Amino acid sequence: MQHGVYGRAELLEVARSWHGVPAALVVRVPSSEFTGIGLALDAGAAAVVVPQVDSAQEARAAVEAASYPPRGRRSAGPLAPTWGEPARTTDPLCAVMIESAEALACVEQIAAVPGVGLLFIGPNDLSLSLGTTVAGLLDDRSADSALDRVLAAGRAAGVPVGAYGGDPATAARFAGRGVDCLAVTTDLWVTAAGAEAALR
Ligand code: 3PY
Ligand code: MG
Repeated sequence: MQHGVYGRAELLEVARSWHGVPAALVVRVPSSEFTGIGLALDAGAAAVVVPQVDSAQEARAAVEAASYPPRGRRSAGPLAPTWGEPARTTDPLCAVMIESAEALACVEQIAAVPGVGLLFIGPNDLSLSLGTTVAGLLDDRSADSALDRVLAAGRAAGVPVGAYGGDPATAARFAGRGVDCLAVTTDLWVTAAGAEAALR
């Protein structure tokens, strides 16, 4: 919902069609804004991925939006039970995206925020912010490698680290660096790969 064509109506459409599917619905919300996070969770998301979280304070705000009291301020109004999904009784996973030099500079504090369930690297924005490329991030094995810093922060806080791969080869390279959870591909990549195979 940050970059794609999905608005509220499309989210609800997808969420409804998720009924009975043996996979978790994960929503990249448009921003760390409170209402958007609640909306995705009301629709039955098991996890929200919150983009551009640049400070521990923003991470706390995201967790607060994703959690019912006492941890947070999420408002009760689940929609998923109206199409037969059981109401969730546990807090969802709140993933925060690490994708700027600013976030990297305080990633240890972000990782330590109670309720942060995953540090999710956005390599495109992170490399733009650091003045490098995705390949540059992946190739950097120096003592101050950005990737290793996020991985170490996650390990120290007991929080897994994920990354957006976008295509299987890039995802495999992140896996090779020790990333735990990957967005392996996209609908666009899969469609293009299918079209390419069909044309061949
Ligand atoms: C990034 O790489 O910045 C992303 O947000 C991936 O979608
Ligand atoms: Mg991004």
